[in-house]
Amino acid sequence: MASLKGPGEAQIHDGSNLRIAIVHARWNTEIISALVAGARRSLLASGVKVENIVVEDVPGSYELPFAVQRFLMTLPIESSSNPTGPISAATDLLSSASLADLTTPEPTAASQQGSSKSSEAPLKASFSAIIAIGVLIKGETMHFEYIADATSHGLMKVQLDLGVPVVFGLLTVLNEEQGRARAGMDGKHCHGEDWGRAAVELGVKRQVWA
Ligand code: DLZ
Repeated sequence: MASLKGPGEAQIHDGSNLRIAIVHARWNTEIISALVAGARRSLLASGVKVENIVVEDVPGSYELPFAVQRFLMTLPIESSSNPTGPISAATDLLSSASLADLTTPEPTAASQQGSSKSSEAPLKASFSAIIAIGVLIKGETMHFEYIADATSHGLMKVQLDLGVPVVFGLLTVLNEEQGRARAGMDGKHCHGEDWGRAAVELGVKRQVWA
């Protein structure tokens, strides 16, 4: 019998005018790699251009909220064309940025087609959506609970504060086997693919809701 669990039938959205960032932790690298690959696959399948997918890494999941926040706040548009550019290369514009600057929507289809507004594109044109990926595996101490709690709340805060969708790609699993299964490493479904689709759907709907 088919499972009731899951995101329902996949909606098709055109991601061809979106810019998406993936920020991932390095802890549990093998599982992370499979999840990032899944997210990239579904972004590309949804039409997101390869040059509009920016990937960055941080040591562990606990660093994700800060990295996502800085990524959204400080990365100049020029740097985003370098998919491997380090966060540290981003000019720190935070001190001079107003909230209005930070929440300026990414270029719309109209502006990309050369409307008069395109010449006024903001310096820090942000991302349509960002996917935060981490894998927390429960150990013997309370580390797991603290990191899971802090990271979840941090990611929610960033997306609401900045008005940019942050897709929750944080696996909180009880053992390595559960992580491998959810990353599709046993040949089953890779949750990273769902996250890529969620980023495209939210990126598109965000333009409509603006
Ligand atoms: C310290 C730690 C532990 C015990 N476990 C994980 C984990 O399973 N997954 C993960 O992404 N990160 C883990 N970390 C590292 C923390 O997230 C963080 O990088 C460090 O505490 C440094 O701030």
